[in-house]
Amino acid sequence: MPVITASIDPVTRIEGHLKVDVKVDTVNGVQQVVDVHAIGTLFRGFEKILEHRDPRDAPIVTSRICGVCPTSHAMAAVLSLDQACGVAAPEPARLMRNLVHGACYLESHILHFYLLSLPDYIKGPSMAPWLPGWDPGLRLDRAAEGGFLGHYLAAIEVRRKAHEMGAIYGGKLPHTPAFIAGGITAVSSADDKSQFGAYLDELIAFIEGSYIPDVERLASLYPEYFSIGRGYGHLLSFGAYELNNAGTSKLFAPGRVVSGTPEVQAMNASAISEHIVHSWYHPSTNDVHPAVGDTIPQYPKLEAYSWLKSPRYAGLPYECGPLARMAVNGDYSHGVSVMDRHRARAWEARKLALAMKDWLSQLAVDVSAYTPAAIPTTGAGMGLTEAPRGALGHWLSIASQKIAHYQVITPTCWNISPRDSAHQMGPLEKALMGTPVANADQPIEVLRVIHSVDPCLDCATHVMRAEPTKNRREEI
Ligand code: NFE
Repeated sequence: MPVITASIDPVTRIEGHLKVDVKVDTVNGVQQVVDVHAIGTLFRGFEKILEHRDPRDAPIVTSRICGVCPTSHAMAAVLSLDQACGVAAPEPARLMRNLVHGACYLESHILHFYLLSLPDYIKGPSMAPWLPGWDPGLRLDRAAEGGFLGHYLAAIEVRRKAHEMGAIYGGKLPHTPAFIAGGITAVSSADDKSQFGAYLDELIAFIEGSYIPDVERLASLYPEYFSIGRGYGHLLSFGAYELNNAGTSKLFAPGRVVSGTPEVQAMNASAISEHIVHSWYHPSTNDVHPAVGDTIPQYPKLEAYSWLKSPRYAGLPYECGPLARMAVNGDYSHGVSVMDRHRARAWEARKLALAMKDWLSQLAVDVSAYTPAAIPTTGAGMGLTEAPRGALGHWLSIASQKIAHYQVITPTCWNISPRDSAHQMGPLEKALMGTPVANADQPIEVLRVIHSVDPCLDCATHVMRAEPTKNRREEI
């Protein structure tokens, strides 16, 4: 049988613009994916927008990278600013930052399962957004399907409540304006705490009563997806949610799982570099650390096929996200697959929500949550955190009290990256290899693998200005 080429363009039910080209052939009697290219088709990003601005703009501007993980970008930006300014946020700020960031995670995980992934498995009503759609090959009876659909609708309401909860200390969501160098603008009242706690209890009830049982039910209906979509099996976490003011203890610890080795290994950010041999960027920026990397587009370019760069850790492609965090922390050891990703994400939601209850109870009321922070004439900072989709890093340097250089590496760059200088596939590309495809006209199995890593291309692509200018502020 001839090789079939299928192009999923655009991949829907994700953030941003992604195209996935697959080749399908019959190997050992099974029709399956034999080649993959994951293509970030949108050219945007924020690094160049930030140059020459006041460093205090960084959390505000970078949170506009995305509407799904804006708080994570604000968090990475203020962590890099704290470091550059040489300040430590006081305890109430640490707790409120964690609570707002946690609200963002809970909203994002619930969104991902119900609104972005579930339609790959259940047939909704004959109306938008369910149509047009591929046939999921129904395995549920009507009652079970009705249960999922009821929770799909409930999830829309629950997401709104997660945003309202985060806005109590974030001021508004998405795109909180409250995260500042040295702390957070909020001062918690006793009323704020009780309101936040009421929302959190509702979310915990939904996670424990609907989200986790629904994931387990889906997993029992589609058990073969525990052996589909594995990929390399290398897992990376930068760590997030400081448990002390020194930042030495985190709810999600940093670390790495290297496939085939039992011990969790240390994560050292100096081992990170970005490759651009297969990306539309200038060769001078290949295989460099983000603290000195740059965003110089070059299009067209031989061998390039994506606007995403390829971050690598010591030259290896790593998957990041909830499964990586849970594995690094010893909270999940079942495996690496489509269903393991869904399950780890749901379990992580519960772990985080319960930790948020603790942080809320520790939060002092009516006290300032800010340490005065002065922008240095020159300086540098690195903000490493975890966004809902995985490891997020911001690298900042300051000259003449302005941003001289800024680089962002997002989780989706790790997960959806194209091939690197050594022509190693990105983690999603690798995970798609060997995926069985029943009907190459409607490769829904491919879509299930893609959605399991929860791509966000808005976060992952980069932008330029046509003409470099000395002072961006004077331009606008
Ligand atoms: Ni646009 Fe994001 C998350 C970040 S993914 S959603 O989570 O950072 O690259």
